[in-house]
Amino acid sequence: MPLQSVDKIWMDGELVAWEDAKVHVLTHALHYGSGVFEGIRAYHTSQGAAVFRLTDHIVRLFNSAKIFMIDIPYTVEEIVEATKETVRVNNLDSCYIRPLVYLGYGEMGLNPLPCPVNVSIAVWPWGTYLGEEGIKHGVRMKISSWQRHDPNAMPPAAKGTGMYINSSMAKVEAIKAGYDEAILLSPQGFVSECTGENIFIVKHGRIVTPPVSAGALEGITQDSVRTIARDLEIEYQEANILRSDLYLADEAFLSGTAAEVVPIRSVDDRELGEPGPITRRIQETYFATVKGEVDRYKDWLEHVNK
Ligand code: PY5
Repeated sequence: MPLQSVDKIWMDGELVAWEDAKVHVLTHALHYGSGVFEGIRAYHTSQGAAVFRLTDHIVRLFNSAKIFMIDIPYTVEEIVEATKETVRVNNLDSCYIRPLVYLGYGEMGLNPLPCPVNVSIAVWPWGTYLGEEGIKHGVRMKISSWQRHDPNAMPPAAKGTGMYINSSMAKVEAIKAGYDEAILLSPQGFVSECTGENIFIVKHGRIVTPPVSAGALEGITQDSVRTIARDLEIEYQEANILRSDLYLADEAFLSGTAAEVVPIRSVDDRELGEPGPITRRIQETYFATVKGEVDRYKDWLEHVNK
């Protein structure tokens, strides 16, 4: 899906024209993946565009930076405001939002401490990440031959730009083999997560998702699914999942900001079939929530015009 350009991108405190949002070829992050980022979505609501759990995402951005010892030269509040401003000036009703903190131009050694820290916030219209068909009827998954990061090699709690080479390799492998998306196992052999999504199975009426200790990012959509499940009185548990648990699940689905909530229809060609009732209820509530249609979750929406 080619990028759809908009008017402005926020770069280090200024709104610059989309085509001028450029960096030098000797930008540290381009060579070593020394950056952290977030993926956020703004949705159309009856009161205009609203960003879903914006502050939670920006707090996670700062936590990622803390893990890598990158000092962001702004406060959480400043980045929250800058994000709203960027959505506002581009006149977008709904969009994807990509804040990026990266080590810039000036040093080429591996010691990142003297590098300048740059911050940008880009927004663009981005439709369904795994396709409309996937949202309706489910996606076909393949367990990757690539493992998720060992926590002592790469910290899964951080959204580090360089870490995503692992996800990209798994994605390419899955697509080349004719699947929609990959599932990665932890070095210990437990199910971890997908290339950019958390994973859930449903067994005997209970939702189970892997713990952070299996190498999964603590997803904000995953946290929303947990809250929605509990409010719908669906049992929800964090526990280790084996590969065979995926094959024998009653239902399975994945969640992420870009992907949203997507049913899984097969894993390694073991058919789970059309989306099941629990997946559907979670998915429907999630889509109503992000549009501001569910009163109890109104606080999750941060309106850009307020
Ligand atoms: N796990 C990984 C590895 C992720 O990259 C993401 C988000 C998630 C889980 C889900 O987290 P959340 O629910 O907080 O979004 N991935 C990004 C996204 O914007 C990048 C995808 C291209 O969804």
